[in-house]
Amino acid sequence: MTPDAGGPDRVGAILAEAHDIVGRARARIGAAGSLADVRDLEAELLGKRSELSAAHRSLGALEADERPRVGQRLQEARARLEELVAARRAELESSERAVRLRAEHLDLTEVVAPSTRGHLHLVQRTRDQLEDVFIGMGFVVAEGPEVETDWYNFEALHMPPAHPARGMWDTLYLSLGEPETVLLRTHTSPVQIRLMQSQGPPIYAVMPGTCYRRDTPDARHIPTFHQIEGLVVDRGITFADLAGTIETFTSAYFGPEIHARLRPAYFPFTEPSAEFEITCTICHGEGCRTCSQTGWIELGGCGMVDPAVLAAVGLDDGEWSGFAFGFGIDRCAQMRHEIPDMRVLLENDVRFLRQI
Ligand code: 2NL
Repeated sequence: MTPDAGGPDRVGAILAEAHDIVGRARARIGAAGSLADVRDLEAELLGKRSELSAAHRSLGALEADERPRVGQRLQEARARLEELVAARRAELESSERAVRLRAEHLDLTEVVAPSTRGHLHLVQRTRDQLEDVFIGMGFVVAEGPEVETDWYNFEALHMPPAHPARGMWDTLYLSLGEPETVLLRTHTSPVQIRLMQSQGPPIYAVMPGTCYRRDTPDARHIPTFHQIEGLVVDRGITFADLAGTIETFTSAYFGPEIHARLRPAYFPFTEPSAEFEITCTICHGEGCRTCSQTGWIELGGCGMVDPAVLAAVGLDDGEWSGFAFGFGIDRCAQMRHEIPDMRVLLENDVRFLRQI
């Protein structure tokens, strides 16, 4: 018998070492922090080069009758290690899964703001509502160019070149043709001239649209603004028809408690002319800061079409008479929605636009 062959000492040593291996491995497996660590440990503890495999190989040195018992104990140690590895792996898998689930969490009960599709600008809505009121009263809607000639914007309206009344409008001229002959319309009146020329009476029409004046913007003036003008030309039209039309429109648009009144004024294209005012929508006529304590707010102007204007478009003022009026669409929106500063209508700040 060789010195290192078998014997109770040799058996005892292998069994003690197996016990030791399991003890040390248990601590290391328990400390494995990731699945990758577990995989590395598994190779180190159970692979071909592991201490356990070395112990197995040393079985050959034992007496034949000792081998099965020691072999079985080594087998048990291996099974134990496999169990520990499997248990740690399961533990880490479930905690790594929990981390992943938390990261990928999708709360299907969350209320997400619905996507918005936008809507018409307040000025466009106001224009549509004003058109509706006039259509309901039997008017048609007419449109025309924003770039006009001096003749349509001024001359046909009884304002020859150098007429002092031209100073009432701060006109923006275009560098086209002769100086100061092509311009951005300062009112929608040219559309009425075009309509009288192209169609002739009877006319019951409103002309809404964008107009331009060289104004410095402030709370009540914007250089790009919107106007709606009305024109009626027929036989036997009187100032009473004008006053009734204005009153009917005012209460239809602003409500039955809001009324209109006319005050004498001057426009080159109407005679007689009047400014029209409506009950202050802020204080309902009581008097407040907005209406300077008068209870009335100026909205626009009106009058009987001047015979010179009828003559400019070739209409016989013995047969035809008419009235016209004009007011700001932006001003209407400002009144109805109590907007303190008109400049917000041009700024396109969505915090303002969304409110409407
Ligand atoms: C105002 C005043 C007004 C008219 C516009 C008109 C048009 C023709 C003939 C006669 Cl073709 N008149 N339009 C008449 C009076 C006043 O507007 O303050 N607008 C904001």
